[in-house]
Amino acid sequence: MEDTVNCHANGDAVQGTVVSSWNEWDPLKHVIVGRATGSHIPPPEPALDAKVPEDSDMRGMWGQRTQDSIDRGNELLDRFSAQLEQRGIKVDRPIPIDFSQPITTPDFHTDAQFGCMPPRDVLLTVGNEIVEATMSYRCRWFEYLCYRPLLQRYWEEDPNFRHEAAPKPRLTDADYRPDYLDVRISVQQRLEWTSQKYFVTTEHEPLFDAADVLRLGRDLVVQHGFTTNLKGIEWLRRHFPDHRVHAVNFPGDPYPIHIDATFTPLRPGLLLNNPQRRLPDEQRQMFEDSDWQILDAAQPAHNSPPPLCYSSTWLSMNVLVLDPKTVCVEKTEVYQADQIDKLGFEVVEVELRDAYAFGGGLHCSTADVYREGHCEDYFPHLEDC
Ligand code: DAV
Repeated sequence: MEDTVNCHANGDAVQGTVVSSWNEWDPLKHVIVGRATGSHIPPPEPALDAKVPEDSDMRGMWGQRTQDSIDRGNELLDRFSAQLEQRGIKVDRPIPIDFSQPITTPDFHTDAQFGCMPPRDVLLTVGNEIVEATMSYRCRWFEYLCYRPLLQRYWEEDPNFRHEAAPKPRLTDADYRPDYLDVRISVQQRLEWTSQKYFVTTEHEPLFDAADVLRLGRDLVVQHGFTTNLKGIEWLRRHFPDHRVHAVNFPGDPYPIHIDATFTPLRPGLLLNNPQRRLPDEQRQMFEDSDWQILDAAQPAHNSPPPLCYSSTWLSMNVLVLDPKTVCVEKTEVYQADQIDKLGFEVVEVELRDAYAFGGGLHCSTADVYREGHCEDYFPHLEDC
């Protein structure tokens, strides 16, 4: 325990469910894998529209996705789950709610919801705690309900598990910048805005999606962008007082949502960075000072995302690390696989591209329940929090 920092309780492997995961790379033993069942293309709303490129095939359409595409997505997610189970990893699956139900709160209305393919967006596991993120899209306001049966069971089975929910946001129009509603914004304009940190979400109230957070032991690195605002990052800072919480942003990204196709840790000391979305120099300091290497990720194997997909081709780097020597890479992402192989990892190929449209890649479609290991300080030169 000498090199272990006491950030809350450290989980030790015992029988039954134990919730504990401090980082993105320690040996994975228990995970949630999402489902495509009932997934919708949600109706237009401010934050979502800001993410859909001008020329996207999704502009102007919404409703349940085709049953064929859902069946195919589920087939791949089921196979991915089986692959993990064959490696001795316990896999749980969410219980989808009916995403065709409209949502009406005192503050907003939307005619349908999204889905539960990407648990990473909603659930943030830090040590023995899982926090349900505020989320920042109206269509995703109730998505946590798909995971409640699992979280309730963990709570029954693990006496140390802390089940937390961040304050539900109001998501009134005050949360979104009307400038982003103009469908004719050029990519150049977007790049200017995002480099000035002028994002679609305002600072009206704390907002964050869990997939904007990278867990590096005692340090949490959080992307400030479309789905997470500074107040959301401040909420995380106050909520995890034993952690150091760092806000980062990636100026080359015209649609900055979720950090996991941009900045990908593979093991302590090694990160991949999307070469089109480089971490600004002043934000690289903490990594350089602790001798972390930041490498440009390999190019994606595809020139465009699959049909009706919100994410960019950079899901190539949305990998799932199984342990510090083993990384799951999507099967068709041959350049990314090759780079990771040459870095000395065992590459596990997983076929998932036909499920990308439901909410992302291998990292997005999973959420940690248990990884071995403890909370360590990988940036010991930084000041105490
Ligand atoms: O590059 O479109 C995708 C992240 C999905 N969780 C991108 C980010």
